[in-house]
Amino acid sequence: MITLYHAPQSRSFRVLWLLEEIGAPYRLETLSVFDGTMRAPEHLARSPAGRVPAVEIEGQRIFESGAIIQYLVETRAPHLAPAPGEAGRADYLQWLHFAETMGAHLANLTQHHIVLREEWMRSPTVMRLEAKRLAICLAAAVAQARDGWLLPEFSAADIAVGYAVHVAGRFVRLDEVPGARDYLDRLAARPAFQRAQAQDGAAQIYRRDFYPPPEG
Ligand SMILES: N[C@@H](CCC(=O)N[C@@H](CS)C(=O)NCC(=O)O)C(=O)O
Repeated sequence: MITLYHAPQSRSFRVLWLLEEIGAPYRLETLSVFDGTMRAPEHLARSPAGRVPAVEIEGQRIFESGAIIQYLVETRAPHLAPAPGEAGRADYLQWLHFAETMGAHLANLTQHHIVLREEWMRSPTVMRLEAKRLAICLAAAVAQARDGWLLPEFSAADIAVGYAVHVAGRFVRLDEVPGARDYLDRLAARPAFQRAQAQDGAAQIYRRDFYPPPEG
């Protein structure tokens, strides 16, 4: 049995979505990013920095969304990635890990717009810069996926990057990035994405559709 430690709207959505694509049975344990449950000793034993996602797969514990995706694909879903030595493997690894380049900008923007509650704690310069840097990453990913997916076929890299594209729409106007809305629509049309959304849980982090950069 697979147990996924998850928080709504977080990077653990990647693993939730992958598990739905695979059709593997799993158990969802939902934690909160705000109530301290991720700092409880039992969660720190699974994820030493107190983060999600974390998984337990038949006794094997793993944290880091990219590592979990790679492990699940290797052990349960080889059809979702080119194998080592196959054409497209380098491109697959590159885009799989590029998801966390986008994730770093999303994390900074989430900190500034949502976690830092007082105006004086926030840096408008960082907020504007991070939104611009995220938009550049978004444009790069979407340009690569213009014919459908990041690789010639849908792969787990689309799940990793696709989650970032999905959340990027909170900080970057998708209509200003050619192809972004179409790629997101293709991702969201997948039945597994829709099943994962239905499991994601009540909004915890993002309560607005869009968080504009401060003027200036
Ligand atoms: N690179 C890690 C990042 C994990 C991460 O920071 N997750 C966030 C949610 S998106 C989290 O658990 N935040 C809680 C905290 O920072 O206390 C991954 O991809 O798994």
